[in-house]
Amino acid sequence: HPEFQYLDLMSHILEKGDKRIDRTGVGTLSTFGAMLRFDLSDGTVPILTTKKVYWKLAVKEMLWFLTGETNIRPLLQEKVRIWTDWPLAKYRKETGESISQQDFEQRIVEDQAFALKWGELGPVYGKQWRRWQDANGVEHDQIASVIETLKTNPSSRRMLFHGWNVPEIGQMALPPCHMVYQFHVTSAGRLNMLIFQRSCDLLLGAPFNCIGGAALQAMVAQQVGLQLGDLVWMGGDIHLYLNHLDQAREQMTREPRPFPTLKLLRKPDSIDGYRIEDFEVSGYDPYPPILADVAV
Ligand code: UFP
Repeated sequence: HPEFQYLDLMSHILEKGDKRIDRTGVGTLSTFGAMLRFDLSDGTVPILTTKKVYWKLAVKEMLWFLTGETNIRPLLQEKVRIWTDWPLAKYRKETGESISQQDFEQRIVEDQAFALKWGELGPVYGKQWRRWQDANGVEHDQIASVIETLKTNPSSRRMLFHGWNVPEIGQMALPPCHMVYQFHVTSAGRLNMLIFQRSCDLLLGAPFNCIGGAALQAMVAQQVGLQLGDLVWMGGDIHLYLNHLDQAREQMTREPRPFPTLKLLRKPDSIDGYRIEDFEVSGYDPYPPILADVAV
């Protein structure tokens, strides 16, 4: 079962991980360099079964990236709360107010001016993917370029988009973790995609990043008229936070069940036309959720 790739990586880190202090101060067990490969050609999607993963959140996040948005407001309007921690920490630090996450999120949704001031993440993923600005102020839509090349020159080895915009890193709430996406078309007309992730919270981040990636790959394949091939995930610093170790051990006791399947119910006119309702996941029968705190 392909999920064992993930569980084996987890077990490797638990056994051999290098214990280090990290930026968040929580501390991690870490390993450097690993690959996961998922064959999507049979319609399956790598949504982990050894714990319940809220896959719609990951797909909604991917749709949000594709809009080019960098404010958490549209995410919160869709009830996606995974990016709140960073603006919330900033708000608390700068105002000294001990506002609850829920109150903060409610204000972002209800008060547009407040959202503009406090909900911005800086030039994160969406900005770079859709509106990478060059030295002359010209904006580059990397997603549109990849799709165009896939249609016109699929044997190209230059089909990728990148989030690591060096001069803008300092203004981002979080520099991109999943930073490069490369595409590849086989002679049989299958679309492969590789994600390079420089830094990976294996318990909380990776499951999401694989789903978001698979959703992106499915949308792009549909848009350019190709069948799905492999999703390859590559990680740099892959870590378990020290307050996630019990959860990881619990997850490793669970035997994976078959991956669910993903179907796109509609073909929109462009990559910008997808909605969450277009994604149908069938046969997802996971173990119960495993709760853990995000290190901010
Ligand atoms: N992280 C992920 N996936 C993501 C994301 C963040 O695993 O999509 F946005 C984790 C990795 C790391 C932390 O634990 O968030 C980012 O911290 P740093 O920038 O110090 O690597």
